[in-house]
Amino acid sequence: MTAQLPVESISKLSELHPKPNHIRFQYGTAGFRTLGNVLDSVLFRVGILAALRSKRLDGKTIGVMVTASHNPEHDNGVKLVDPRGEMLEAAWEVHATSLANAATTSDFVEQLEALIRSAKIDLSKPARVVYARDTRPSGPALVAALEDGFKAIGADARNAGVTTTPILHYFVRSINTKGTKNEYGEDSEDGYFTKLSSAFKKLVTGKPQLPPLVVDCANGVGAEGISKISPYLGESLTLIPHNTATTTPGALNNACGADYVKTSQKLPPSLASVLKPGQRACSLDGDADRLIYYYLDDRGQFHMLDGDKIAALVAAFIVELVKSAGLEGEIQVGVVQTAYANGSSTKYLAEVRSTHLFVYRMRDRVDRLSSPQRLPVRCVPTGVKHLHHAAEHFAVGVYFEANGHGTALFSPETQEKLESHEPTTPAQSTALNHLLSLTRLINQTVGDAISDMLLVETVLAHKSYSGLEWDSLYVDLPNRLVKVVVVDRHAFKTEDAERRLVSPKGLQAKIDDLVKRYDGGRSFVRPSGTEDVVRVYGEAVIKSQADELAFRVAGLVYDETGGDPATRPKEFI
Ligand code: G16
Repeated sequence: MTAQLPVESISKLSELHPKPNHIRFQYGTAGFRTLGNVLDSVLFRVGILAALRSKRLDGKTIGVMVTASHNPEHDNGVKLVDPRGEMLEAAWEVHATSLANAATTSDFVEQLEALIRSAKIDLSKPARVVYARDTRPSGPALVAALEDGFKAIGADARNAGVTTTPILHYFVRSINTKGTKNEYGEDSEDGYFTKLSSAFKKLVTGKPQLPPLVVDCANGVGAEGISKISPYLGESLTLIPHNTATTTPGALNNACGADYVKTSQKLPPSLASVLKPGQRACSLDGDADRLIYYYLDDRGQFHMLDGDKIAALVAAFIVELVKSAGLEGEIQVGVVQTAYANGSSTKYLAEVRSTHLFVYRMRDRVDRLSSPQRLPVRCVPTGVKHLHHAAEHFAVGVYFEANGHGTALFSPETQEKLESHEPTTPAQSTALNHLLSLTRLINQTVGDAISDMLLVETVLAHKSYSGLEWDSLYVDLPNRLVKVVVVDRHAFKTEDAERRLVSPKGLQAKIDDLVKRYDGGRSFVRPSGTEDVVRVYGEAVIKSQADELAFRVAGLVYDETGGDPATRPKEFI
């Protein structure tokens, strides 16, 4: 007898999780994300969808993460993780959105049955799920709704507790590769911390010890990650955690964390009396998947080292190791960015050989870091899923969003090549071992602030770079990010990797006219997939001009679409 959908148990439990009227949910850039107190029905339904996804993939374990990452504390969200630890396949995002919006229990069941038919899901297959949440106060209730979903369909669900988003991604791949030749790691936090810290220690052996690193944990789950990894790192790296108040109401991501630093281009006020000139510091975001570095110069001035600077540092380091290992020409390193990438970073990466043009202090050192191999650089729409897939096309694909979200991927062929390559000199052997250690240090499932932090520290240790020297790789073009609250952000549609608007009609031409008036001007507008806003980016040669351009474009957006005058961007020009 073919297995049937347990309609009765689904219907009964679904009645406990009714969809609120007048809310339209959308699976966006990183899953569903909105106010935590309206998400109950979504979590229940996602529980069932995760189980169906697992059945569709022959019982592979699917991940579910309950988080709203960089968003304010009152928001929450949920996203699904596919078996190799990557983001959910795009076609299923559409299923997720329609299931979340089914008005009643019977509509929901009808849609489930339609999905089972159209996706040819064999219900007799097992359903395996692993799930976790961050530290948000709304988390426990939402997890309870999710668990009702698992119960309703009879999924075998493992609770990974409170942990970072990247650790959940790591668990998913580790569970699914257990006992295979591609075994990714042990599916426990201990396995994760051991894997990362052992690789890090190998990479920095013999290098001068770096001074302690100040870590802003955004008052989120990263605080737990940082405190847990510290004993594993021992003397190899001293971390000084700040903003670790995970239970203080309202503290999460508030005037701290990677998004605050990147958007406001400022030091978190809580670090003002902590950070000494020249000292390195970094900020994680609320679920520890983003990382931004910074330092104060001798005059106490703040300098940010964002995702673009991380990409430049890491990509050049990998290119150099590939060359030193005798694998130049055999392993192509590529970089993937989004429209938010600073114009200078794209130029730096695309012309790696001429980096000295952008360097004013460390000319010799940077020239040595350069390679004759030109780095291919691609631009894709915002969202890790887009960057990740594009990076998979390279032998080593380095991807970072300017907001600090990113990683590096070593293709299976590259991994094999590294494992089988026979070095002919001791120097080649050392470089090869470093590359192999990097494949273990880097969380290749998704951007991971803790893993990325150790990666950055590795390169800094190898190069004996301070923040200042790293910063000198290229000079950022001044830029400004502005959020505009509009009546309907879905009216904004883009093309050309989000660099141009196709709707509302006529708006792009007005933006083009404005941009022309600014030296080195660049601007684009796109709807956010995680917040109910439209984002505006402006870049120009002079800071005041970048600010003016961004706010003028924000003004165009606002005037075009109308909205509540109270939400008019403050610094309107
Ligand atoms: C998520 C995505 C990122 C994206 C960010 C902002 O990050 O994973 O890829 O850059 O949202 O997206 P948007 O501009 O569409 O709001 P996180 O750290 O919030 O999960």
